[in-house]
Formats: sequence, C-alpha cells, structure tokens
Amino acid sequence: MARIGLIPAVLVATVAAQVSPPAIPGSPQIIQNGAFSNGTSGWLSSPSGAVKNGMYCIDIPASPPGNSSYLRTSYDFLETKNDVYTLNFTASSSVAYDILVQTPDPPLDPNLNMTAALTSSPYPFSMTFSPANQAPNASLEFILGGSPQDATVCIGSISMKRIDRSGWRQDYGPPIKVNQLGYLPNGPKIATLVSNTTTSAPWTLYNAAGDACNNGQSSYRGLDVASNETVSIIDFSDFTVEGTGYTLVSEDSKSYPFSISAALYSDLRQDSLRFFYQQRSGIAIDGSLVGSQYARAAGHVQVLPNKGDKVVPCQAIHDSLIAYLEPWTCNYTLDVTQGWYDAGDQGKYVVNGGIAAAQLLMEYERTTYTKSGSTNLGDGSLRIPERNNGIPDVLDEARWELDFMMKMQVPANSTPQLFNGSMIDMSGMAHLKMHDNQWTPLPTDPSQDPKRRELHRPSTSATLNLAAVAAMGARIFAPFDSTYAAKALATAKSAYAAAQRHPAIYAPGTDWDLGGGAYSDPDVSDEFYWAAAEIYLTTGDQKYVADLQSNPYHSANVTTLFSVPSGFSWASVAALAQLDLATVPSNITNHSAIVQSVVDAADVLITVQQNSSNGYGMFLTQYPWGSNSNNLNNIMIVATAADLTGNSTYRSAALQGIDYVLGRNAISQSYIRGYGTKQTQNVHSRLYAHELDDRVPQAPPGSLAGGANEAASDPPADDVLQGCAPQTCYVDDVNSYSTNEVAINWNSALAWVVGWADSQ
Ligand SMILES: *[C@@H]1O[C@H](CO)[C@@H](O)[C@H](O)[C@H]1NC(C)=O
Ligand SMILES: *[C@@H]1O[C@H](CO)[C@@H](O)[C@H](O)[C@H]1NC(C)=O
Ligand SMILES: *[C@@H]1O[C@H](CO)[C@@H](O)[C@H](O)[C@H]1NC(C)=O
Ligand SMILES: *[C@@H]1O[C@H](CO)[C@@H](O)[C@H](O)[C@H]1NC(C)=O
Ligand SMILES: *[C@@H]1O[C@H](CO)[C@@H](O)[C@H](O)[C@H]1NC(C)=O
Ligand SMILES: *[C@@H]1O[C@H](CO)[C@@H](O)[C@H](O)[C@H]1NC(C)=O
Ligand SMILES: *[C@@H]1O[C@H](CO)[C@@H](O)[C@H](O)[C@H]1NC(C)=O
Ligand SMILES: *[C@@H]1O[C@H](CO)[C@@H](O)[C@H](O)[C@H]1NC(C)=O
Ligand SMILES: *[C@@H]1O[C@H](CO)[C@@H](O)[C@H](O)[C@H]1NC(C)=O
Ligand SMILES: *[C@@H]1O[C@H](CO)[C@@H](O)[C@H](O)[C@H]1NC(C)=O
Ligand SMILES: *[C@@H]1O[C@H](CO)[C@@H](O)[C@H](O)[C@H]1NC(C)=O
Ligand SMILES: *[C@@H]1O[C@H](CO)[C@@H](O)[C@H](O)[C@H]1NC(C)=O
Ligand SMILES: [Ca+2]
Ligand SMILES: [Ca+2]
Repeated sequence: MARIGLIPAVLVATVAAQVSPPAIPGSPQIIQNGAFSNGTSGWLSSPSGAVKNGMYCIDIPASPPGNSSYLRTSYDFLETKNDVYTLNFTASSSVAYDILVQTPDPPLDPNLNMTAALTSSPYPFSMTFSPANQAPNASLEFILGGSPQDATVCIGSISMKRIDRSGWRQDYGPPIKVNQLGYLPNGPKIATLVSNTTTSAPWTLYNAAGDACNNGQSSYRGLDVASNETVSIIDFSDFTVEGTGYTLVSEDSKSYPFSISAALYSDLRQDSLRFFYQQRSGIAIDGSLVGSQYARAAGHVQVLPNKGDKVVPCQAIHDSLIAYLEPWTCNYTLDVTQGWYDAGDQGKYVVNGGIAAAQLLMEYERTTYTKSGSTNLGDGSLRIPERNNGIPDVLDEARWELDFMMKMQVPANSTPQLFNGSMIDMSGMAHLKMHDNQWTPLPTDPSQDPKRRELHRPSTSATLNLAAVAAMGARIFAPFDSTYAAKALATAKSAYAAAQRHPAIYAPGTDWDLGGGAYSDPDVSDEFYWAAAEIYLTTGDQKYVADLQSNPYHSANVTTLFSVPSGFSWASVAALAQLDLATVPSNITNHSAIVQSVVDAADVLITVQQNSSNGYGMFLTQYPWGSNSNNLNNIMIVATAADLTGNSTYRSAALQGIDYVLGRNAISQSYIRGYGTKQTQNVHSRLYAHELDDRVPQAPPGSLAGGANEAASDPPADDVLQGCAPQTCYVDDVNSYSTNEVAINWNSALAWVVGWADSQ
C-alpha cells in the first residue's frame, strides 16, 4: 500500500490518534518480573505453580494435544506493526514434549506463534517476531497442555525487547556521487562532489584500466538545501567514449564505477516492466520465465487458505461503519481475480492500478506517435506468458490490470446501496479497492493469505479512473483485439456516466488501517478531466470536449494542471490528461496551447533543477512518501516536452533527472534493485521480505524503492531518521514502509521514463 499523494502529516496524525504513545525509543524490557524475583507477581497459570530457583514451575498432568494449560502475563505495551521483537526464556520439562509460545490477541492472529521443544535440562530459547497488526496490551502465553505423561515444566529468565537500532549510521557512500549505472555517450554526464571547500576542485576521469582519460575543474555550487551539504558539480559531458568501469576521482575521493554506453537503459527498460509480471495476482508465476526463486503458486484464486478473489463480498458492516460512519455494504459478490498486487501488501486498488496501467499504455502509445522504439516493446520482448500472442507484451501486461479494473465495476441494475443516509443506485460505479480485512505478516505468499478479502465502497475517483484507463485500452487495443477494445469502450462510457450521476462519492480519509491503504481523494475534478480527455481521444466525440472545457483544470495554471514541482500521482491525474491531449493525434481545437502547457510545465521544472540550492539535478523541492516516483513523474513531463519540441534542453534535463534514482544523490543510493554498487537490498514487501526470512528472495532487478521521505514514519525510520535532512531520510530496512516499499505506480513511472531514455 504505497500511500503516495496523501499529505503525510494527515496520515501520521490519524494513525497516532488510534494508538497510544509513540514507540518507546531504544530497547526497554517489556516483560515485568520475567526473572520471578518478585514471586509470581504479574503471572497467572493453570494449573497453579510456584517459583523455585528463579523459575516458575508447574505440574502439568498428562493431557491430549490442544489442552489449554498455560502460563500467562499481559503487558502494557504497544507492539508496533512491522517492528521487530525478540523473546528470550529458559525452560525445561521432566518429560520431553513441545509447548506453544504465543502472543494471542483475538480477533487478530497471534503476533508470535512458535513451538518450543522442551527437554529435561533447561534450554535458552530465543524467538524473533514482527507483528502484522497493532496490538496494545498484548499478552504472552506459554500453552503447556499436551504432555504425554505427567510433567513438571519450569520457565524462567523471560525477557522481551524491541530491536535495538542505536548502532545504525547512515552510509553516505563516497563524496563523488554518480549515476552508478552510467551515462549515455550522447547525453549529459554530471556528477556531484560533496566538499567543504568553497572553490572549484580538479577532477580526473579514469577508465577501467586505470588510465586517466579526461579531467577538468568542478564548479562550486554551494549549499544543497535538501541534503544540507555543500556541493560542487563535475561536468564531463564532452567525453563520449563507450566503456565500463569508469571512475571519477577528486579531492582524494573516488566514485563508484559506472559505464558509458548507448545501450545503457535497455536492460532496465525490460526489468522495470518485469516487476509487474511478478506482482500479478490470480496466476502462477513461472520460474522458467523469471527464475526459480520467484516461482510461486497462483495467489488469491479462492483455493484454501485463500478466501478470495473469485467470490468477493462487500466489506462487513461492522468494519464499514467505522470508515463511513454508516453501515455500508452490498448484496452481491464479484469475481475480481487478476490485477497486480499494489505494493508491499496484496491489496488491489483501482486508482493506483489505474495510473500504473496508464503509464504502461502510454509507454507503448508513445512508440506509435514518435514512430520509435516499438520493436523494443513488441510481442516477444518480455518474459511473460503472453510473449507470443501477436500483441505487444507491454500491452498484455497492462491488460492484466485493466481486466481486473473492469471487474471492479458495480453490475448493471444492482440493488441500491447506502450512501450519506439514503439508498442510491451505484450501478456502473467502480469499487475503490479490495483487500484483506486485516494485515498479514511479512513475508506472506499470496496463495497462503488466509484473510477475508472485501470490496470497499465505490468512489467517484475510482469510477473515473476506470473510465480513463478503459478508454485508453479501447484506443490502444483497437488494432490488436477489436472485441476487447469495444468492451473497454463500453465500460469507459458507462463508468463516466455513473460518475456524472454520482460526482461526489469520496473515499474516506481513513479507514482505520484495517489491512489496506485508504487511497482517499477529496478532489475528483482532475479525474473528471482525465476521463473526458481519454474518451475524447478514443472517440473524437465533441461532447467530451465540452466537458473538458467546463472543467476547472481547463483554465488552471500549469503548476496546478501538472502538479509541478510536487509531482503528479494517483490522486492528481490532470497531468496525464494533458500529456495525452498534447501527444495523441486528435482534432482538438486548442492543440498548440496544450502543447505549450507541457513546455511551460517543463520550464517550471527546469527552473527547479537549475536552482543554485539544488546540487543533484532534482525536479523536486520536497521529499514526500514515494518521492522517487514524484521525481520520475516530473521527468515524464520534461521528456514529453523533449518529444514535442525536439529541443535538446528538455532532453538533457530529463536525462540528468534520471541520475538521481541511480545514485547521484546525497546518500549515493541506487534505489533500483540490480543496478548500481550501493543498491537497495531490503524492500518492504510480503513477496520479498528476505531480510526476515532467508527462504524468501530479494526483490527482482528493476524494482524501485519509494525513496527519501522527509516525513518518514515507521518502526526503523522512527528510530534512526530523527532530524534527517530531507534527501537523506531513507533506511534500507524491510520494515521501513515509508521509505523502502515497492509499488506498481512507482515502477510504472520508472518504466515510462527508462523506456523514453532507452530511445534517446
Ligand atoms: C511485587 O509484587 C507485589 C504484589 O503483586 C506488588 O505489589 C509490588 O509492586 C511488586 N514489586 C515490584 C518491585 O515489582
Ligand atoms: C487440560 O488438562 C487438565 C488435566 O488433565 C484438565 O484438568 C483440564 O480440564 C484440561 N483442559 C482442557 C481445556 O482440556
Ligand atoms: C500456531 O502454531 C500452531 C503450531 O504450529 C498451529 O497449529 C496453529 O495453527 C498456529 N495458529 C495460528 C493462529 O496461526
Ligand atoms: C492497557 O491496560 C491498562 C489497564 O487495563 C490500561 O491502563 C492501559 O491504558 C492499556 N494500555 C494500552 C496501550 O491500551
Ligand atoms: C536474548 O539473548 C541473547 C543472547 O544471550 C542476547 O544477546 C539478547 O540481548 C537477548 N534478548 C533479550 C530480549 O533479552
Ligand atoms: C565537512 O566538514 C564536516 C565538519 O568538519 C565534516 O564532518 C565532514 O566530514 C566534511 N565533509 C567532507 C566531504 O569533507
Ligand atoms: C545543517 O548542517 C549544519 C552544519 O553541519 C548544522 O549545524 C545544521 O544544524 C544543519 N541543518 C539542518 C536543518 O539539518
Ligand atoms: C439483492 O437484493 C435484491 C433486492 O432485495 C434482490 O432482488 C436480489 O436477489 C439480491 N441479490 C443477491 C445476490 O442477494
Ligand atoms: C449528504 O447529505 C446531506 C444532507 O442531505 C447533503 O447536504 C450533502 O450534500 C450530502 N453529501 C454528499 C457528498 O452527497
Ligand atoms: C496557480 O494556481 C493556484 C491555484 O489557483 C495558485 O495557488 C498558485 O499560486 C498559482 N501558481 C502560479 C505560479 O500562478
Ligand atoms: C480529424 O478530422 C478529420 C476530418 O474530419 C478526420 O478525417 C480525422 O480522422 C480526424 N483525426 C483524428 C485523429 O480524429
Ligand atoms: C529550448 O528550450 C529552452 C528552455 O525553454 C529555451 O531557452 C531555448 O530557447 C529553446 N531552444 C530552441 C532552439 O527553441
Ligand atoms: Ca504478447
Ligand atoms: Ca484527484
């Protein structure tokens, strides 16, 4: 659940309101009287026992498995979701048998549920666990029944602590920051040198053989505000000799190695799309395509323990009541198989799936209007099951999501549903999202997720998002599958009409963290703008032009229209409409003004990039949740300006912008798996939680982490990122969902941008 686009402060405040005090820093002892130095105080058992030699000893009669004899304590401590806890204890039994150790907190699953094999000599056990859900006032329980004969069990030295992160230090990497993948021979080649000197410094470029092959003087830039470091700029754009293993050296520091290659972005173009196949729901992932370590059974095809996604009900009334302040539900079930898992979680959200599918469709459509790069995206270009079906593979991938989105539509002639106190006909609207009713732990294989899957209330935002993406699908699939195109167009029109009937059904700002993200959006006029634009571009019907012209975004300035420089997102999609109106052939009357608006937005961004307080070629002045995607979405605007004008200023600016995500940043971090020397290792994902469980793989090459978040809040971030400068607020930890999650809408931004770069 990548929550990019929400105002982080609101989100944090909401979460804080539900739970009590913030996490206790450091590593306090959570269990009181775990050494039994104060008798049995705080402990309860059945049968009752007594303290002997510092251990609590209980005589357990022989009993069948499942017998509930226990030793228990409760603790007034908030087990934070996704934090890491360790429990130590020493135990023995006169009869060897297995006991169960749990933190049972009904109705939630136990955060800890492990067996301890007891023997007659005291053994020190150590168990690590990471709660999936918040558990205030949890209890710790040793379930002692099931001994084959009468036994005396003794337990002592019971200790539980949060992980201690006090030794953590940010790794800034070498002071010379480069794009660790490299540079295009005919592109800009800029590096950033962090230095305390206020003068320019000499630098030398070395090739892999150690020969100096270029040199120059850096130019002093001054304070980079986002990192709070003084920096100089090294520009070696004139050097164009292809090769690998280049390094830059200045002031006794040496950069990580990089390449200069015309094919620089070809592998990354493929890998950034591969991420989507591996996020697919409803299909087995084929190890012969992506590697045996990534093979997995089909997720959420209603095979136990899965409870979805073929026959999915609406949210249970007791849950919806707290989200909507009224008991919303529906009386049908839907088959909502397929789609991509959103992010680190396994929910499926129409608005976020929509922007992701749209960017893949746009990556393909660009090849039709620029007449370049189509073979790179054709049939057979991706390692997916549909690689030989006559349809370009990037379209097959996008269709996996569009199919799901169309299934999220409320059936025609359905029973009225409760909204704002009255029963209304929601036919044709799209449910905002479907996901588990509670969080699952990391890792969780999708086929093993036992939670109830639920449809959430339809929203105008989701309905319009469906209309926009289905209209794009209708247009782009028309040459390949006219039946599918016709179905998609009918869906787009019916969704658009339903949104016009119900223009203000908003997703609530919070739904209390019950197993999924809120994806709330209080402004749907941008979604109206996008849907009208796409249906117009597909049909040429002037009716939709009239809707465009009466939309507030039609007369908005470019900073509002394109969400610059903050970056457009799943909740602010007017930019997508404007980019398509500018690039996709149509007879729209004010076309040159639309093109000019893209150029103007790009100029705003270039002003940000060239500002003297910006040492890293960034198009952002703020670093929100998922900042890497905001920057990439800004690059998409600048790159489109390059496509529209052929002006090399935009091309050069866009290419420089990409360097950031591949290591030209304050912490020398390549945020892309598989690329760069210091690359992200431990993304937050139930599929890729290798850091918590060796049996689970790391994320595949081409997966993008969310990146620096100046309002980061999660267990590791709360501990280690206090007071960080915005661009350095990143921790490569599996539990840092606010800086290190992966998400389909982030990888789609990456995919479009590197697809563009690969064509340069
Ligand atoms: C010891 O246990 C007694 C009885 O439960 C309790 O009142 C007292 O506060 C405890 N003392 C300490 C130091 O925990
Ligand atoms: C567990 O076993 C004990 C001893 O046999 C018995 O008294 C108790 O009722 C059993 N409890 C359950 C829930 O079976
Ligand atoms: C706890 O673990 C036991 C033993 O492995 C297992 O039988 C049981 O289903 C688990 N309970 C839950 C709620 O996961
Ligand atoms: C835990 O329970 C105690 C006593 O019942 C209460 O005072 C305390 O506020 C509770 N703590 C939390 C985190 O709910
Ligand atoms: C558990 O035991 C290990 C080994 O003695 C120790 O390093 C660790 O700090 C202990 N953890 C807790 C929570 O007591
Ligand atoms: C700059 O100076 C500060 C304070 O003296 C020092 O901690 C830091 O390492 C220096 N940075 C570089 C790149 O030399
Ligand atoms: C920026 O760095 C300076 C010098 O290292 C330090 O004194 C100052 O507190 C920092 N400012 C911020 C906002 O971190
Ligand atoms: C839903 O309710 C309507 C009206 O009460 C009824 O006609 C219809 O059969 C119900 N549908 C289902 C799937 O229960
Ligand atoms: C909800 O109902 C109230 C009272 O009828 C009305 O004033 C308000 O506009 C409605 N809100 C929405 C979003 O439809
Ligand atoms: C653009 O319009 C918004 C909303 O009306 C306004 O807040 C902002 O200041 C305007 N920006 C510029 C650069 O005119
Ligand atoms: C633009 O209008 C002309 C004349 O009506 C038509 O032939 C052409 O197909 C239209 N182009 C597009 C892209 O709709
Ligand atoms: C290219 O764009 C830049 C930035 O807007 C502008 O300054 C320059 O004049 C343009 N060059 C040409 C040849 O149009
Ligand atoms: Ca294909
Ligand atoms: Ca919106």
